[in-house]
Amino acid sequence: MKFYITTPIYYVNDIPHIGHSYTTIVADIVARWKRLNSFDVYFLTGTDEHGAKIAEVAKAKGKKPQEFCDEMSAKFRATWKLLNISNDGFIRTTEYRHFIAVENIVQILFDKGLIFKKKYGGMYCIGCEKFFAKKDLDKNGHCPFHKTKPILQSEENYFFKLSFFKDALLERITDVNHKEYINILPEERKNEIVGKLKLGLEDVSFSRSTIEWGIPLFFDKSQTVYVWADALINYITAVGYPSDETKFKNYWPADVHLMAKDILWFHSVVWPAILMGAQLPLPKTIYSHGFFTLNGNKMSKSLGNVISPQKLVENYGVDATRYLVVTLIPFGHDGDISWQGLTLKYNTDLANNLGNLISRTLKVAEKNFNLKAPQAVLNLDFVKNVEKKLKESFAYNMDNFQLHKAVENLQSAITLVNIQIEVDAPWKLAKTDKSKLAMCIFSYLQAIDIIAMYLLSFMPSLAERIWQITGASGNISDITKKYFTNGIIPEGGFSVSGTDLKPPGVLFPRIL
Ligand code: ME8
Repeated sequence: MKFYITTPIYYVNDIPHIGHSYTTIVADIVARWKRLNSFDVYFLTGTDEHGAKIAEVAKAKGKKPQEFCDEMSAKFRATWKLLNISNDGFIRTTEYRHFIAVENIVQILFDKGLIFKKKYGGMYCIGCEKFFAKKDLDKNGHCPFHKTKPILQSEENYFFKLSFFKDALLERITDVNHKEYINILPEERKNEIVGKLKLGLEDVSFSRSTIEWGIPLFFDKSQTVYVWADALINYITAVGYPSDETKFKNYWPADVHLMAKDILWFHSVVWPAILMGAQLPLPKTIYSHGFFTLNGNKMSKSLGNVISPQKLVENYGVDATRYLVVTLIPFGHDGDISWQGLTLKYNTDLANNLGNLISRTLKVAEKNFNLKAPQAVLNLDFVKNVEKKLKESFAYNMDNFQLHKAVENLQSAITLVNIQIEVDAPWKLAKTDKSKLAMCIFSYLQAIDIIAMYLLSFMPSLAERIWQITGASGNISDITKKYFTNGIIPEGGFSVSGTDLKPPGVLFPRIL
């Protein structure tokens, strides 16, 4: 089965911050999880490079727009590499293949009479790259997202007949039995979209006459395609539209478009309408998460109070950064984060619970079994209990993007093993009952291996390292795929008796 997941394509007017990292890490964790469950995954991210905002910043830096975009897009790529993001595709809207896709779609819509010319004036926020109705501005007449005053703009544009799709959209968003049902999540956000849709739908500008930095409108070269129309089409360009029919048929429609609530309207209304106009299948799920605030303040590039992924990695390392950012807010809800909160979570979950489990298990093995997996039978009841903690709801949580809850499942499995260690007191058994001690250590090792397999999507390098420390055999991804399919613990365990273990060192140094 295929699974196509996307992040938004990020504007290159500034460098990536923790907000972009959050969406991308969530998508990565889910993509890895699906691969481990044998899905044929296509995971897409990329950069959105046209429009007034980017042209302005490039100009201010004394650069040509394309040169500026090349530099900035490379920074996004480098950040995703740093965070061990396993994207299959990376799309840039300045690529030739994308021009072709946009031209194709615009041509189809134009031929169907869905694009028409109209004079238009309104309040335009460059930060959002969109016109605002007065009622949608805050009480000071400012953009609710950027807190800046939109500028009054008036020009002759080509418009897309969005209003034509109102009823069709409402049906597809609200009727779960519709064969083209679009599942908008979370429910509260969907209700907002439905409420707004019911109030009416206005046609939207599809081109700009004043912005040169964009894809020229092929039937009127004095205009460029509106940056949002251009941007949304990336999701089909990347999977082969229009030239690679096999790839396109294989992956489209997207299974999940992931983003924050700021751009949900574009994805759940404008995008499906464009697709319907072009008679293409609609995305299955559109999932929006909340916004991070930092110490109570909204965090965004334009407000200048951002946490950089590089700083997070410097403080916590790559794997812990991936883990921490997804645990800090319940997916779908807004939440406040702070360095203090991140460090507390790091110390509690990773240094204390997980780090401790591995270090004490290995210490006893080193002292008593010459750093080898002991010869013993498995305490199957105990290992099954650990499995149960994970199996019960982990998969459900992962499949439903409740990653913060999946992490709680993981932590409770780790805690269970730590509690068992307290009960068994291996340091006492070392003096009294060597064969029971062997069984305990052998069983802890297998439990740690199971935990590592569930951790693999969150902390890929760390899980591999744990796999080496416990001397588990085979490649962790291959074994995990097998284990997730058949649920069988191999007869001799994952870490076979007699294999060499590795000293773990300090996996998570405590941070003060
Ligand atoms: O909107 N909290 O790009 P963008 C959580 N190019 N997530 C955040 C965040 C925060 N404080 N700040 C940003 C665009 N994000 C368009 C998208 S898609 C066809 C075009 C994340 O660079 C979140 O995913 O402004 C949000 O939706 C996205 O970055 C906006 O990125």
